[in-house]
Amino acid sequence: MFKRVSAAIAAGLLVAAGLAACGGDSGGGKDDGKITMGFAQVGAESGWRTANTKNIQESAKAAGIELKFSDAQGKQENQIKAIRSYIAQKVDVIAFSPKIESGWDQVLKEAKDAGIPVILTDRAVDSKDPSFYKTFLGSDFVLEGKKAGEWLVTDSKAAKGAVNVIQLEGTAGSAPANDRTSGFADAIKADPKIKIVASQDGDFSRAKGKEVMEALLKAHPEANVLFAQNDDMGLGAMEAIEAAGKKPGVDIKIVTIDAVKDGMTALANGQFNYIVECNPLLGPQLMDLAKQVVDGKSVPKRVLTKESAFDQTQAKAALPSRQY
Ligand code: GYE
Repeated sequence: MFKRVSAAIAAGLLVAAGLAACGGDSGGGKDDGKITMGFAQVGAESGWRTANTKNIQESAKAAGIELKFSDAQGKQENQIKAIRSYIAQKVDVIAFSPKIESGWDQVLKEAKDAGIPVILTDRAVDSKDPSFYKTFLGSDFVLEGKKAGEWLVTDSKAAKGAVNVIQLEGTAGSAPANDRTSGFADAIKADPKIKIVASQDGDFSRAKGKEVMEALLKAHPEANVLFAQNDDMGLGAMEAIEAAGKKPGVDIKIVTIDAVKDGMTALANGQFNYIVECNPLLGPQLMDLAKQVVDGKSVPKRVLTKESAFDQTQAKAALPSRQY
């Protein structure tokens, strides 16, 4: 465990030594204690999440950070329990991907009172007190929803009839579901013939995506577009579309978010029509931020990840070198 006080003294000594005699021996004056990070993952609901978990574990190792990792299996109360146990274990820094936006103030206050810095990873919280966390590292979900909507607006230019969209939302109350819904709604306002005929929670999972799509297809035979807020729900829905005797990518156009390998394969095969990328490889940036925060350095309150988007031709080109 990294001792904050001795680290501060060591850092002071390092500065003093540096001033007295520039260029000491390698690593001289560095604290030799390890940084310990407690990470409370939300679950393993999607290909995105699996890639994210693996990347965080590998990046901690590469950065020489000792990682205590827990998987909350999709339950907020398990995440809160994990965070409390990290506080009790006096880790140096806590990072977590909050399942939903609300309900974190109490446990975040406990971490703050214990003097343990917190980094939000991937998803945001709705806390009014910004001192509860040092930074939020993750994607711009509103922009992702907007990109999906803008693609549909462009794609629908030639359409003669109504464009009837089924939307499969991510986990209710989560930052990506809230933000992608609003970004998409905003973008499709540009074309009045695009209408959302049904919008329902598919919990970011393949099984739920399939189940919900089966019901929605029956209720809305007029649907000709699916906006699934992640690849996994889109992949599940694809099975439901085929079972209903329709052709995914043709009878029902599919736009999703994430760009994990399975999604990209469906896109390259013509079953999906467009994917907006959401990068799960947050590990290296997270470890970097953790080191700075533990060192008492100030970091930007918001750190965005770089992302792009793919059509079918671009998916074919990108697939061979895709890491996740
Ligand atoms: O899009 C989805 C995952 O929070 C960005 O969560 C993440 C989302 C991602 O389950 O696949």
